[in-house]
Amino acid sequence: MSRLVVISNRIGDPRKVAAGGLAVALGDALASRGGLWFGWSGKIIEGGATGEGDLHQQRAGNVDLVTIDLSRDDHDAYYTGYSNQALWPAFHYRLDLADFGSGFFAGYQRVNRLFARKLAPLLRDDDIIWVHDYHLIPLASELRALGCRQRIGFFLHIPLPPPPILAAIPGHEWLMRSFFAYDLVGLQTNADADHFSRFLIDEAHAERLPDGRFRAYGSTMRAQAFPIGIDVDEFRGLAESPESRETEATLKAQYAHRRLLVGIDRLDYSKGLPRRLKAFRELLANYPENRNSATLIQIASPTRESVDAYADIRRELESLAGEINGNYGELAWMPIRYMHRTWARKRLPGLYRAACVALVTPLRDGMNLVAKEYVAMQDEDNPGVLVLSRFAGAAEQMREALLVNPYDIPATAQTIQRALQMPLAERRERHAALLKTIREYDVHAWRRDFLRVLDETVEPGAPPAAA
Ligand code: GDG
Repeated sequence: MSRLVVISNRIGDPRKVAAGGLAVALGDALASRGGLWFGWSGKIIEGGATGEGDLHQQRAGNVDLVTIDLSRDDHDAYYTGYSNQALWPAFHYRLDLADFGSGFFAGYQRVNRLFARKLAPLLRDDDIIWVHDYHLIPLASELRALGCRQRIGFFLHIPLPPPPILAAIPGHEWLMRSFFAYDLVGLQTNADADHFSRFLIDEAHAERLPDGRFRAYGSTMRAQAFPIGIDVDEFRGLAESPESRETEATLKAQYAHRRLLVGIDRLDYSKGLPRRLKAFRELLANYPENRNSATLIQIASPTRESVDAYADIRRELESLAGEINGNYGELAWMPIRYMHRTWARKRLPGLYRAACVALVTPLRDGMNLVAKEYVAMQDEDNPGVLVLSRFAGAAEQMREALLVNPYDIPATAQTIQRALQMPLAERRERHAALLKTIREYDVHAWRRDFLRVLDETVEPGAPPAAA
């Protein structure tokens, strides 16, 4: 079997219980067939030369982990700048927050070229290469320019917006053209795949071939949805850890006579946290039986704190939590327990199990693995209820959740009330259907399907996609 080479901005150690959705999914993919994982080391070299960086190599089981340092200028332009201040907001439909600052774009190109230059000598002819996420869209075209002919696939973890939003990104023609250096482009949902194909046909004048591939710029490329999932049994296994059991027992004892709701997110403006707190405030105002009872534990783990928009959302959230607790709190009860820190992953299952409702209400999300983790962790005989934004990619699959429009705060409050009051039979029925879906579309199916289609896409002996 060909070796798998994964490239992502940050890499994880497959031997460790990782913190984030992406790291969990990729560690699993690599550990199962062996290979190489390449990415940024996380180290920034102050005053370092741009377009340069030292490599670090180590072996973890059957996986080579190779990382590269970045100079301060490269990091700020490529990562903080173009990736997180331009592409992240634009792809999450937030052009108002996008900053296409001077130098960002050049830094993004420079670091992608650097990654390609350092990676190319480590590649074998029959490797299968899998590039991840918006930081690295032009990586394949840089590798092709260096003569790499391997099969290369790309997976976008974040949403792909409709053509008019994409067309507002300066340099979008170049960005879209660079997708054609891949053999396969994977997206989270059918809606994303539809946006992508409309863009390719209308803006790049691509031709749709009878077998579903697109042809443009002298290359062909396949694009389709591969919804990412979780490893249901691995996550359920974590519930047996002493940390998880202790968390569950403590919370169940503390909230024996109250109702616990949970939200777990990175503190990102795409996750809709202020609107979620406002909906919770509306719940307390409109349905007073929830006062002195309903409690929302909201974990908002720190992320990208050097970007202004993230500092703003943090201030807004802290002020709202303070206001709601000030107005509704009692000596023995605080409606919101807000924590701005990263919890140990081993404790999360206990928290999911203790909560009778999960609030997963992003304004836009590629998929959202928290929705799937919550369902995985419920007691099948007495499951909790998932309140899910219709704008999370997960909503395309998880139709039996209570779907909400997070912009409609009164309707969201009403749906939370419905979740809190849902009879056991309905909870069981919805949960059974959701569990079946997340088992069917788990992380193993995601990886298998993507790599199978990448294998099938390139006929043996066919010329590779051109840059
Ligand atoms: C991107 C896309 C897509 C959260 N807080 C803590 C913690 N987490 C874990 C959760 C979950 C993961 O992080 C978050 O995954 P999401 O899918 O919700 O969101 P993003 O980080 O934005 O991921 C997203 C994903 O990529 C995969 O393709 O679904 O749409 O935006 O696993 O449990 N983990 C720990 N402590 C925390 O405080 N340990």
